[in-house]
Amino acid sequence: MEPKGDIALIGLAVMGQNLILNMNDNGFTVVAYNRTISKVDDFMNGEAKGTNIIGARSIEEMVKHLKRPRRIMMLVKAGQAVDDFIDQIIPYLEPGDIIIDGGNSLFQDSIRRTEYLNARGLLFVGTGVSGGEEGARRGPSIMPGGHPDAWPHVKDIFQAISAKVEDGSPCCDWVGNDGAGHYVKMIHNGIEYGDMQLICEAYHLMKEGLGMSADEMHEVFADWNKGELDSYLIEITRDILGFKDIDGEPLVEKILDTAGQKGTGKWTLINSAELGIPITLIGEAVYSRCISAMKEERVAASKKLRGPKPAIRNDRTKFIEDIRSALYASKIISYAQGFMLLRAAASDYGWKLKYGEIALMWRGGCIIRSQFLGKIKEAFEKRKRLPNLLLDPHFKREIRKCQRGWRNVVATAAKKGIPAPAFSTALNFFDAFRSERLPANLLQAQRDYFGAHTYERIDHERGEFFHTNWTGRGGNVSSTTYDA
Ligand code: 2AM
Repeated sequence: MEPKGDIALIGLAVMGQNLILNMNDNGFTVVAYNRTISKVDDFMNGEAKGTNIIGARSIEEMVKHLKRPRRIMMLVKAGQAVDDFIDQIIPYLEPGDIIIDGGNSLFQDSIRRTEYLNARGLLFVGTGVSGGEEGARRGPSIMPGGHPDAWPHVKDIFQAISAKVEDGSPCCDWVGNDGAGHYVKMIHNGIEYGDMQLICEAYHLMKEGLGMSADEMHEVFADWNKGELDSYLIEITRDILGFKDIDGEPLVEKILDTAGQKGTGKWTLINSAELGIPITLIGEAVYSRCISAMKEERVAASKKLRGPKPAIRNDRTKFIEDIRSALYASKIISYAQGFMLLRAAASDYGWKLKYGEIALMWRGGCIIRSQFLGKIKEAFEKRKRLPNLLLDPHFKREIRKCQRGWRNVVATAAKKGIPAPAFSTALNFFDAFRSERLPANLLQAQRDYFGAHTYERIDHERGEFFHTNWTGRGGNVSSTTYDA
C-alpha cells in the first residue's frame, strides 16, 4: 500500500491539534501522534473524526504512513522532550527525511540540532510558530530556519497554512540557516513584551493621571485602533477595557497586578547583552514585569515612600493625544532596536536575514501583527541596506510629528510620579542615538584613571590608544603602545 501521509505531527496539545486541523483544511493528509497514546484516540474520535487525518499509535506506524522525503513535525514541550523524540525517530528514517521542531525552542538548541541531524543525513527545521490557539487553527505566522535543503519540501505546507496579508502574501518565508527561525521568533516575543508594556503605560497614565474610567479608555483605544496604531494588541486592549465582570464592573480592574513571564523576553535581553545591542525598551518591559511581581514589597513601600499626587490637570483631549504620540514614537524606537539586534545576530551567527521579509512574516497571524509592520516592510524594501529604521524618511517624519507630545508625556509622568519606564527609555535612546557627542569621554578618563584602560583622542586617528598618569603616583604601564 502506498503511504498517503504528507506530514506527521507529534504533540497533540492545543497548538498541535489546531495546526493539524489547519493542515487538513488545506488538503494535506496529516498523521497524528502523541507520547500519551490515549490523546491520539481522543483526538481521532473527537475533532479529527470524519477528516483525512490518520492516527498513529507508535512512531513506527507513524513513519510507515509517510510519503518520502518524510516530514515529521514536533510540537512538544521545548527542551529535553525534543531531543528525546529526535533520538526515537532517527532509527526509522532515511537520508533526506526532515524533522521539524515547531515548539518554543532556544535558537542555540536549533543550531545544535541542525548539525546533529545533518551528520546523520537528515534535515532539521526549527520554526517559530506564533498566533496562539486561534492562529494555529486559522493561520499563524511561521518563521522557519534550519537546513536550507529542507525548505523546498516544507514550503508548500507552511505557506498554505500560514496567515496571509491583504494581497495574499503568506506570513511565512525561509528565515535562514540553523537557529535563525527560532531566533526571529524570540525577537518577535521580545518585541511583544515591549508593545504590551507601552500599552500598559498609556493605560496607567490615563487611569492614574487623568482619572479615566475603563469605558472612557475603551473609547480611546477603539479610536487609536483606527490609525497608525491599528494592531492586534491595541484591539484586544480595547475589548478588555470594555469587558464587564458578572457584577457589571470592568473585569480588568479586579485582576491582580502581578505579571507572569515564560522566558522569551528574558532570553532576548540576555542575547542583546551578549551582542552588545541596547534593546532598552524590551529590557524595561522585562524588568517592569519583575517589579510588578514584587507585589508585597510594593504594598509595604507604598505606605512609607511618598511622591507627588498623580492627578494631571492638563487639557484632557490634548494629553490623550500626547500619550498616543508617546506610544507611537516609543514603538518606532522599540522596533528600531529590535531590528538592530537582528542585524547584529545576522552578522554574529552568519545568517543572511531579509528584514523586509521578517516584517512581512510578523505583519499577520502573530501577536504583534499590525499595520505598522507593513510600513517597516516598505522601509526595508525601499532601501535594502537601510542602516537603521530611524533613518527611514517615513519613520523620521513620524517621530518628528510625535516628539513634542512624547516629551510632554515623559516629563509629566516624571513630575507626577507615574512610572513610564518604556516611554522614558525610548526617549533617552532617541536622544542618545542622535547625539554626536556623549559623556563617554569622561567615562574613558575614569577607566584610564583607575585601571590604565587607555583612551582614544578626538585629535588623533581611531585605533591609537593613550594612557595618562593622572595622579603622578602609580606607574606609566598600560596595555597599549602610546603614552601621553
Ligand atoms: P503528553 O500528552 O504525552 O504529555 C505539550 O505538553 C506536548 O508535549 C504534549 O503533546 C506532551 O505529551 C508533550 N510532551 C511534554 N513533555 C514530553 C516529554 N518529556 N516527552 C515527550 N512528549 C512530551
